[in-house]
Amino acid sequence: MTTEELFKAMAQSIIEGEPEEAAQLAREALAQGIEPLEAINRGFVPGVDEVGRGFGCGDMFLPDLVRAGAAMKAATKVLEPEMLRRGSSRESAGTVVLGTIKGDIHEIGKNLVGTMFTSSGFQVHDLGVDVPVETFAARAKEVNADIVGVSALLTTTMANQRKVIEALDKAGLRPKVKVLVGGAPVTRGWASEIGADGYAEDAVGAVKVARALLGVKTA
Ligand code: B1M
Repeated sequence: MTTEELFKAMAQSIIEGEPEEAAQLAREALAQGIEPLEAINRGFVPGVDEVGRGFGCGDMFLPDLVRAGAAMKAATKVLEPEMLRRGSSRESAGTVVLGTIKGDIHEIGKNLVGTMFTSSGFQVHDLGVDVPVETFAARAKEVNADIVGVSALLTTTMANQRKVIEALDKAGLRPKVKVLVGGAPVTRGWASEIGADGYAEDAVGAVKVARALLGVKTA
C-alpha cells in the first residue's frame, strides 16, 4: 500500500467505525516509518472530520459517532506510546493539569494534547473527562501547576472554560497559573474573551503555546 492509500484506508476505517482495522493500519503506518502524528493528522482525522460533517448534516447518526470514536481511540492507542517513546526532552519543562470540561466526554483530542505534553518533557496530571470546574483549581493548587489546560468539544460546554478561570482567580492561583484552552469549537477570539492566556488549534500548537507562556525555549 502506498502512503496515500494507507491514509485513505485510515480515514475509511474511522468512517466505517472499525477499531481493529484502524489499529492494524496504525501499526502498518509505524512499520512504514510514518510519524505517529502525521498518521493521526493525515490519516485518521480526515475520517473523523467526515463523520462529524455527516453527523452535523443528518447523514450519520449517534451510533456512527460512537463507532468512529471507538475506532479513533483504537488507532491512537497504538500511536500514542510511539509518540511518547520518540519524545526527546527529559528535563521537566513544567507541570500541566489537563482535562475535558464538565458536561463533555470527548477525550481523544485531550489525550493527544496530553501525550504531546508528556513527550515534550512536561509533567501531566490528566483529570479525564467531564471534570468539575473546581477540580481543575484544586488539582492545580495541589501539584503547583504551571499550566491548566481545558479542552471543550461542545459549544454548550465551552462556556465552562470561563468558569475554570474564575475558579483559579478565586483560589488566588492567577496569574501564576496560566490557562490554555482548546477543542474544535474554541477560537482565539473566545480564548481572549474569557481571559485565557493561550489558545491552540492542535496538540503540537498546545505545547508551543505552553512553552511560550512559560518562557521555555522551543526544542
Ligand atoms: Co461528539 N460531537 N458528541 N462524540 N463528536 C462533535 C464534537 C460534533 C462537532 C459532531 C457534529 O455535530 N458535527 C458535535 C458538537 C457540536 C457542537 O457543539 N459544536 C458533537 C455532538 C453534538 C455530540 C453529542 C451531543 C451527540 C449526542 O449525544 N446527540 C454527544 C455529547 C456527549 C458529551 O460530551 N456530553 C457526543 C458524543 C460523542 C462520542 C462519545 C460518541 C464520541 C467521542 C468519543 C471519545 O472521545 N471517546 C464523539 C465523537 C467521536 C465526535 C467527533 C466525530 C470527533 C471528535 C474527535 O475525537 N476528534 C466530533 C466531530 C469533529 O470533531 N469533527 C464530534 C479527533 C480529535 C483528534 O480532534 O477532539 O478536535 P479534537 O482535538 C484536537 C483539537 O481540537 C485540539 O487538539 C486536538 C488534537 O489535534 N484540542 C486542544 C483539543 N483539546 C485541546 C486542548 C488544548 C489545546 C488544543 O489545550 C488545553
